[in-house]
Amino acid sequence: MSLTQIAIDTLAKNDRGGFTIPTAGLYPYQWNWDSAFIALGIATYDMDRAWAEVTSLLEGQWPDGMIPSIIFRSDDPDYFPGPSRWGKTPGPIPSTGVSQPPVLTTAVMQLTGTGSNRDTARRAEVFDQLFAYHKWFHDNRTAKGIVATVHPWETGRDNCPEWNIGLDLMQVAPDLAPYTRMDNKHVDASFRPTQEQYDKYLTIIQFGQSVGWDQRRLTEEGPFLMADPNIHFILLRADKDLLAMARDLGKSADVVAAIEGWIAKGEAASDFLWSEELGAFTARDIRTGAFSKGFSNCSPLCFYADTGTPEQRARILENLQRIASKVDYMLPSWDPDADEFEPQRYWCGPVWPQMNFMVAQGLAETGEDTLAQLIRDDLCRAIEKSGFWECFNPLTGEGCVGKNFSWTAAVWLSWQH
Ligand code: 2M8
Repeated sequence: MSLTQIAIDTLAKNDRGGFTIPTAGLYPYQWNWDSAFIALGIATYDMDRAWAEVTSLLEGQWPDGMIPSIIFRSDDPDYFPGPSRWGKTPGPIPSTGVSQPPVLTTAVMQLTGTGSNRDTARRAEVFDQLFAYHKWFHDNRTAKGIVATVHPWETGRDNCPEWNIGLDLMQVAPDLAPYTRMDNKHVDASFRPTQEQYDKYLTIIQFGQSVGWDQRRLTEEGPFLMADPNIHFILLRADKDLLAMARDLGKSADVVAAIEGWIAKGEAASDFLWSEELGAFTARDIRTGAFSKGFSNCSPLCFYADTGTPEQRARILENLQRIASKVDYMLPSWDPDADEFEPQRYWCGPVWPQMNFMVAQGLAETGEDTLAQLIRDDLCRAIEKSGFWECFNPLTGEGCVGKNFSWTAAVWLSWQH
């Protein structure tokens, strides 16, 4: 059977009726940014079903505009922390109390096409909800002028060493309620975050519950507050796409001006993430100003967001060339020359399909075709060698963590089409 057919079958097996789970067992719910990539993959063969992926995700939007990282349509004993641990949240469907990188708007732009064939009806159907989602980030998740994050899970890059400087400042809650992890029951524990990291992840959840999931308080008073290049660049790109959508739909001057203001804020904030020492955009602890210590696979998303100076971009390209000479498969999630690089441990090294997708897209859009092609080809080689895994060892191309993974299948389809 062809890999393309296996990819379609993988997405069909992970379909739970209008929404798609990342993989059975390990992740049995709908995840926010997974669904955006999944929609793009499904759109290569079934546009109506792809659109349902978008609208089902939007069904979970909170009254304040947030779209949570996970929508819990059931209480599945396979996953922890599920709905009971997150507690009562204000959305229409039980959910987590944090968001994820807002790639949805850019996915909607891509799904609805370009030129005279573009689907303005579908854009109009979701515009207000997308606008409210972006507004939520700018109003409720901004600190010191830059979009922030309150939880490593919100960044989508759970145990990336980027977060250690913020986690090191935190104490595990002395009254942390006991719990049993489920992730390690599904997959090799050496691929997953450590117990101390999990205790801190749960401590942040306990804090969120204690303030009734008041998102401003979570940002201002919570135990963890960092700026993340992944969320920053994805939101900046999405704001630019939202502006194009607003203009296309003839939205009011107020709406257009609000989005223009968010873009100006984002452009100005990119410098906050720039580490001259590393020649990279990296995460920073907002309260102490400390930079993280390595080049990650979201450092090059400046191309995707079309931001950064020519000098900054040149140094990012130099770093990419250096890293390409160290690994067999681009793009590792953490710098192979940095401390804490672990080629199999989740966000400490493995290659992530959706990241390669966005990085390659940004590089191609800004004329860096050779690197873009390398980043696409390397992921395709890893898939050809190992199958549709959640992520891949950058030294060997072996699959890591979850099998039969939706976003891997979706990225393959998006590129093969
Ligand atoms: C991973 O995150 C979840 C928590 O949200 C987990 O480890 O339990 C991350 O890779 C995240 O980016 C992804 O959306 C999620 C589902 O694929 O898994």
